[in-house]
Amino acid sequence: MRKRLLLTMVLAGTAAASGQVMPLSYDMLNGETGSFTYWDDSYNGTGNTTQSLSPLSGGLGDLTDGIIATTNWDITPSPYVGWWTVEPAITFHFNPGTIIDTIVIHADDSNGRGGVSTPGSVRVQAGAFDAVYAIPDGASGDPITFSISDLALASDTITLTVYDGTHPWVFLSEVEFYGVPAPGTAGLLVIGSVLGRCRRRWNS
Ligand SMILES: [Ca+2]
Ligand SMILES: [Ca+2]
Ligand SMILES: [Ca+2]
Repeated sequence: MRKRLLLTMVLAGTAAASGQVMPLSYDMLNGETGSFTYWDDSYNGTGNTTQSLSPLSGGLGDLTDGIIATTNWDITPSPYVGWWTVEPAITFHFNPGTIIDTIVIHADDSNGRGGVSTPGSVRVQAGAFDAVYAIPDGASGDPITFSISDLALASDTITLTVYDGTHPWVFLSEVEFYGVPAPGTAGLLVIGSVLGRCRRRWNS
């Protein structure tokens, strides 16, 4: 009885809060190899994660695992996915009703060492939205973080195409999205968390 009352209150009071939004999955061509392998090692969808340029789809992996490289590709290769014969187009899928306001891209720079530089630009396509953003390349050769904000994208797919900078390799270690999750999914998360708390209390 108490449980039902509590659930009703939660359902009535659910308001989606802004924060990090996880994609359901992303699709792209797997990374390539050079001195090391720059594949999407943790990708859990279909495709061959140990074959360069294998089409990957329906999963999540290195680009969304929360691991952000803080050192260059030749020091810590595995967190990166790297491409040099293609400029990667990555399609992220979200629950319908998701609003994405900010996209944060974590990439390597290296100032050209091994052919790796800051990507030159990124194209963002979501429904009718289509824009290209130049990525600044500062004097430092450390990995970079590039943010695009105030987007208000209401589309269940967002495609990022990452273009070469001054050198042919593009290295990414993470892509983050911030915004408002689809109302249903936010409600489920809240209900799950409340039920978990109730269970712990009733079991104690
Ligand atoms: Ca990562
Ligand atoms: Ca990797
Ligand atoms: Ca630089």
